[in-house]
Amino acid sequence: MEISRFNALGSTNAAAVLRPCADIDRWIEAILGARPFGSLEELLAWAQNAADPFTEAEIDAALAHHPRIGERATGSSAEASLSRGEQSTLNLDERIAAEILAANRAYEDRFARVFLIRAAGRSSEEILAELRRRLDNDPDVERAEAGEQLRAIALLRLAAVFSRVPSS
Ligand code: 2AL
Repeated sequence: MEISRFNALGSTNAAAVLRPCADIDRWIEAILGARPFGSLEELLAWAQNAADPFTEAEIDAALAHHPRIGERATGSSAEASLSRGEQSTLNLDERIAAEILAANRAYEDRFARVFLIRAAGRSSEEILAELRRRLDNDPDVERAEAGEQLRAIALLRLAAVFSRVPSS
């Protein structure tokens, strides 16, 4: 989509473009309220600032749309298809799938939410190592890490909507 087209959309349609990136009303409204954007860079910078930080409640709400690592999202929603794409390159052979499953369970027991990580660009071994490392985090540190990952996923998705990969 062109940025000029996004600028011109009515707020309902513009929100529908943003929601699959992160289903967080405050973030969506902050971006909509800042239109028109002169460039995609400006939009991404605004989106990054509005996501820094996400609150705990926002993280929990948005996580409801993210399947576990190793679980294929079902359905034809934009979120599901984005998630399938992000996890599509993971090598999930039997051994690593079982290790990720066990570590996901340990994470959920400890933090009472789904482990979230930007999957795009990472190998399954790297994700497993991150999962094990983050299991030892204090809850406050882990909340901040989960928020950072949610922001990274949202920005990657946003850049993909406008067919661009963010520079960082
Ligand atoms: C996901 C997902 O679906 N896409 C991604 O980058 N991370 N899920 C997760 N639990 O981290």
